[in-house]
Amino acid sequence: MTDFIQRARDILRTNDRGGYTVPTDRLYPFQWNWDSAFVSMGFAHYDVLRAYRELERLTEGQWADGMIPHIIFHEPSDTYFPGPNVWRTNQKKPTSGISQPPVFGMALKRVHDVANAQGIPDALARTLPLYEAALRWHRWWYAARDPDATGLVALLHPWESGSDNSPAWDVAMARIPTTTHTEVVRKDLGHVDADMRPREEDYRRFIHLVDAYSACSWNPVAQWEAAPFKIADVQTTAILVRSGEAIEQLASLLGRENEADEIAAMNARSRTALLSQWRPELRRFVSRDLSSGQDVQAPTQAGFIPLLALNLNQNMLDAACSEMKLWSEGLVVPFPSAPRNFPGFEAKRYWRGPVWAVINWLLIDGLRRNGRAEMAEDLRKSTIRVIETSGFAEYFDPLTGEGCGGHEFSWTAAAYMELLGGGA
Ligand code: 2M8
Repeated sequence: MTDFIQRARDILRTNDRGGYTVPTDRLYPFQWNWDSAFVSMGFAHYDVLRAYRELERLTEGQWADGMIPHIIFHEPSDTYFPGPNVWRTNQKKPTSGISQPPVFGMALKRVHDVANAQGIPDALARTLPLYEAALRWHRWWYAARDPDATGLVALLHPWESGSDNSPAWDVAMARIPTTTHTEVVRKDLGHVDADMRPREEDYRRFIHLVDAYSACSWNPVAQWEAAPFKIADVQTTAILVRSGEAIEQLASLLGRENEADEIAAMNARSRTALLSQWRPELRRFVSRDLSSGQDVQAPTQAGFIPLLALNLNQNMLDAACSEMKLWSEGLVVPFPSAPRNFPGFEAKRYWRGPVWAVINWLLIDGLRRNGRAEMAEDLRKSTIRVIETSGFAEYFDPLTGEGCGGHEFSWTAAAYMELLGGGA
């Protein structure tokens, strides 16, 4: 084992809080949804039972309606804002009230396959309740976040995207008042430089939205009606389909043929909807702002995430790959969350330009699916290199390769093991 693999494992051990892994100490002291899904795939490289446990602990927070929330507050901590007293979700297990990208199904299939290959005796039995949780969650996405059955699921809060302060949300966020009922007492600035974090007005709007949905008692129908922010998102939908394909396969393995058909139909509807979001002139996919009916024009990594879920035709694939290469030119490390020639680009500010190892992981998966092994390989190597040079940072400055945000970060450790293992 190399030193770097040892360090990656040490990070996951240090961030273990008893069967679940915090993204990093203090800055994020709870269980985060998509972080844990990536982390479980990291564990699958050396401890498949612990990988199952990560997913099981996440489902402890699942709501009766099927939602798996974006944060599970297993234990109290005062180093993070907003905590459970701001969310006021009234769940037996305290959780936030919104969701996060559904990487869970993709992770579960991986963990199951590894357990199966290792001859773990009760693999199918251990997979079954997690599969059922995943299916209920996918149904929730379509019921609560796509009630008009368009095939694209919508986000009601930027935090639901995982790409919190992405330029993709700028136009929609400008409409959200900065007034809040809840006092905004940020804790993140005690851990990380302010110029790496979302701005003050972003936070005020994030909390304005939390207040608005809390006033709906977190009822999805009431929230959909009242939502001041509603974006049908191509990144979330593509991840949903990628995971949907994984749970469709699990349904077949489990002999749940009717459910396999149901999942296949959801996936097919979303694939068609994603294809309709391709914009040839931009050479990428775009999300749709449901409040204005307009395309989200701002260039972000989300425009290429649909490669995960679609087999693109030659013209589209050539165009998307050329655009990706253009965005990557001259960078110490791709892939940027926004291109450097975009006026809103900021090399160190969170989701406004920096490189995220887990996004690269998804892009590599999508490039491979579409037969672009060479491009995938370049991205894999440069992601490994930046981690080995700059450490297991939360994210990286694409212009310098510097590690930014929190350190000893769980999902970067998981991505390292995954990418080194050659898999994606
Ligand atoms: C960041 O988001 C949280 C809110 O969910 C925050 O800034 O407080 C994002 O990078 C998100 O994608 C990630 O899951 C989370 C924990 O790593 O941090």
